[in-house]
Amino acid sequence: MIERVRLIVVSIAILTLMLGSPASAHTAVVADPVGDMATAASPAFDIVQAKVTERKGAGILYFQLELAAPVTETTGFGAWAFLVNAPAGSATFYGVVVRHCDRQVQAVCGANGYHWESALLTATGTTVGAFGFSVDGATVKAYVDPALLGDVGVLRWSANTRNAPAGGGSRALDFAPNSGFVTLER
Ligand SMILES: [Ca+2]
Repeated sequence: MIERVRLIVVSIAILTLMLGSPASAHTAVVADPVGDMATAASPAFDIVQAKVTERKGAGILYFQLELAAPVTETTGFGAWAFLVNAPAGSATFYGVVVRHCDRQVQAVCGANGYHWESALLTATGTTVGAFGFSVDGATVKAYVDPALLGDVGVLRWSANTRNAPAGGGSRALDFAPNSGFVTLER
């Protein structure tokens, strides 16, 4: 009985720590089927899960995609992107993009020759290298200062992938969610 009481006390203490932590996270996540791309392409473009998390203590929004296969640097053009509507329901949209590009195929790309870069797309243009990112196996992450997205209280997002630049009639390969947006309350 005493052991059980101890266990309960410890559990309450842990729960209190979790709830009271200044680094509490607000997360919005969506799962997506494997094999549902609009056209045949590398499974590295097939979204399995998309997630946006805010770590309040760190002051960073984490945009994360889990894919059906590892992303390799040997592929040609690739963009793993989030379309962000901030504030939610407004006319303001941003593109949070991690991409493998070459100026030969995408004019606003940061350099000649294939390389990885981040790009923030706004109504007024593209800023290359506006935020940090990582590409690790089948996981693509972007680390974005909320101020870059207007520092709003409620935003909406959807994720998509491409193996050809937007424009020129190419469509995204996969979306998560498949329609509409996911809402993140900060
Ligand atoms: Ca998918």
